[in-house]
Amino acid sequence: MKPDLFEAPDYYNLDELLTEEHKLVRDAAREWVKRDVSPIIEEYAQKAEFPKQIVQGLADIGAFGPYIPEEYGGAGLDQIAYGLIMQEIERGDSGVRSTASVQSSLVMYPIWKYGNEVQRQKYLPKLASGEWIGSFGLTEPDHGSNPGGMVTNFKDMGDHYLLNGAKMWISNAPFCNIAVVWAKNEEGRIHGLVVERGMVGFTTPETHNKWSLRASATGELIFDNVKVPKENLLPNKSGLGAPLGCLDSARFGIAWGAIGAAMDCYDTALRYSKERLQFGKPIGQFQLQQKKLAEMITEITKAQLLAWRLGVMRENGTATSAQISMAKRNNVDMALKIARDARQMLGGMGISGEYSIMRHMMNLESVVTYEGTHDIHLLITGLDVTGLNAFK
Ligand code: TGC
Ligand code: FAD
Repeated sequence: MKPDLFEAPDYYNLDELLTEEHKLVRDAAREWVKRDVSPIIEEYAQKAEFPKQIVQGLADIGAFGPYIPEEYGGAGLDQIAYGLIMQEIERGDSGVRSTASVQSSLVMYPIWKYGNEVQRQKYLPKLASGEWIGSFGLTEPDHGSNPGGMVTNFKDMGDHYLLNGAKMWISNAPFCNIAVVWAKNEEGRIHGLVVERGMVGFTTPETHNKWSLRASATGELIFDNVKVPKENLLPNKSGLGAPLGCLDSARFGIAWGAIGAAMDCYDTALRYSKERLQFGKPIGQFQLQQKKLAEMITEITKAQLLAWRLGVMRENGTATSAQISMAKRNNVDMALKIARDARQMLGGMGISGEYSIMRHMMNLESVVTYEGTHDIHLLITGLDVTGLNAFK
């Protein structure tokens, strides 16, 4: 793979909106990605393997629980710092950002928000340090966009719960130490349970043959009469709103992360357009190529402003779920379109692993689907502006 020459675009001087701490955190993540992710990520994507050696680095840059309080091992940062870390990681690879998103927003967040103090002390420091990796089981083979229909269930057996069912398409599943699993009790109420590797009847087979997110491990979570101790139930929130609340946090991170992937594609295409000569000129001199670059930087700038404003609202507690949906949908779609245009700008080289663009493009095909598909987020916005519910 080519050396990582990335230079971040900042067309509207958005750095002026950031604090010194934001810039320090962002620059540390950027340096780490250049040093430890870019040189190896293409090889791991090609062989469809998660590079486990980067887990410690992710912990060191604060990617595991950026906004979780320091008393639990988190970095204690604000929402914009969290977003900037996700942006930089996804600039390297969406699959690496997936690992960080799941750990922070889908595993640490519910334990922090819905767990009790014993659970927080038991799990959060080990997750923050990367000693343990977590996964989040919501999607099932027959219930993806409609998680409320889930059939995974648990029964109260007196001194323990008995868990049965299966989750599908689960990031980090094949090597997770724990899984936050959403299941219905005998009354049909959804609860979160922490299932630990080693519990009898709990298996995590890997999902193979993915053309996307190849450097992220995806698998199933299978529960065959798993005895879960009662103290592993998250006591402080139940109902579908509990897992959806975690998704708000992860979708916010993705809205930022997608900007990173887009910036990398734009920066690569811009550099290539100045170096590649055809018809005796750099291809960047042709109007059709300039149109692509001009539209890319315009869309990246709009997405940066959307993410920054959402970060301010998320930090002061006023961001709505529908506002988060809009940013996730817009920014991932923006990144996917930029990846496709950037790939074309590199001609034949665009399909080569010498450059990051095709990998970003394929990764973004998952990002546009997980955490709520492009169309589901459109319907969430539709519901918000009309008051009419397309899901009912
Ligand atoms: P609905 O009746 O609308 O809502 C049920 C309850 O939930 C509340 N709620 C929310 N709460 C917090 N945050 C949100 N975003 C919320 N959205 C809804 C709602 O107020 C209600 O509460 P209550 O107290 O009245 O019961 O639910 P619905 O069944 O009609 O479904 C709505 C829909 C379709 C929007 C929702 O189910 C949805 O978002 N579907 C998409 C599923 C999804 O995003 N799955 C993601 C799985 S995890 C994943 O993909 C991880 S990939 C990670 C990686 O690798 O990076
Ligand atoms: P479906 O829900 O079957 O949707 C199929 C199509 O129908 C989509 O285009 C959808 O938009 C459309 N559709 C559905 N309902 C409607 C409607 N009402 N109106 C209009 N169109 C509709 N899940 C987890 O729980 N944890 C994870 O860690 C996780 N990681 C993932 C990693 C990867 C690589 C992938 C690909 C997925 C992951 N997922 C995870 C699952 C992901 O969240 C689901 O794939 C996603 O929510 C869509 O569900 P589905 O695949 O079942 O598609």
